[in-house]
Amino acid sequence: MEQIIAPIYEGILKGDMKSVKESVKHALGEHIFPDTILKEGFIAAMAEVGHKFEIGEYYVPELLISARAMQSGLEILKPLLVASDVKPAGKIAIGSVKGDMHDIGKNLVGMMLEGAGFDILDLGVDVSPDQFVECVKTEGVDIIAMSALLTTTMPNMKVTIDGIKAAGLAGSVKVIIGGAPITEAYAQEIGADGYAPDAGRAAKMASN
Ligand code: B1M
Repeated sequence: MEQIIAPIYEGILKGDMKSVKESVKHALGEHIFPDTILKEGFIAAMAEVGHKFEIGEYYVPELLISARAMQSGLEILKPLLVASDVKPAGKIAIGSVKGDMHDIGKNLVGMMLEGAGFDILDLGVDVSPDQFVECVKTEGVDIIAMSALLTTTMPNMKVTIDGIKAAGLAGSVKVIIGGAPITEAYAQEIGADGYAPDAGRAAKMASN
């Protein structure tokens, strides 16, 4: 089986969409279970991509093409995963905070979280504190993931956390934050449950 999964893993590391799609179809033809392909192919490869990014071996372009290759394989696998009722690792609502239109980092984090097996609800950019709070109430998310790239929009993370607390939802959802101006100290100051400096570590943190 390892020999059948290996080209999927390698294809994601190389960011080779064509090879990933072909090798996923081949693995399914060989009766490999979709959740095995997900865990041993996609999630393992994206974890390695995140590691390479952390140690400076991969940069943003590599992260993007690997994530895109993973997504292309995921498109083939998704209907089968739903059919085989594989439970996602949890549900995460992600968005760039109110006033913030930057979405490249947020999208990368979303892709890495998806690669780590989470069900992702992408709320987009310019997401108001009320939208996040409403989403906790109606979508049953386990984690709220907020991204901010501007020092002027960072305070909206605190407004959102305060809104979650005011709505009595603090115990039912975790909040993780990140973005270029965000620090661990800031996360602690505003009462976030976690901070990650990059997409790979965001996926690792959410999984722990
Ligand atoms: Co703007 N911009 N921008 N911008 N922009 C910055 C952020 C800036 C630092 C540039 C500068 O002046 N040197 C500066 C902010 C200064 C500050 O606040 N201190 C700035 C500014 C001022 C602005 C405007 C105000 C400019 C203007 O109009 N006068 C304006 C604001 C628009 C708005 O949001 N309201 C603006 C607009 C834009 C563009 C639209 C042109 C474009 C965004 C395109 C898009 O996103 N679709 C843009 C870009 C591209 C940048 C820079 C150049 C690059 C950002 C980026 O995509 N980086 C940026 C300068 C810079 O950062 N060097 C800049 C790559 C990306 C992969 O990294 O987003 O940091 P990043 O994400 C990382 C980590 O931070 C982390 O993981 C990601 C991957 O490892 N991460 C998380 C991110 N979110 C996370 C969430 C997590 C965990 C980790 O948990 C949930």
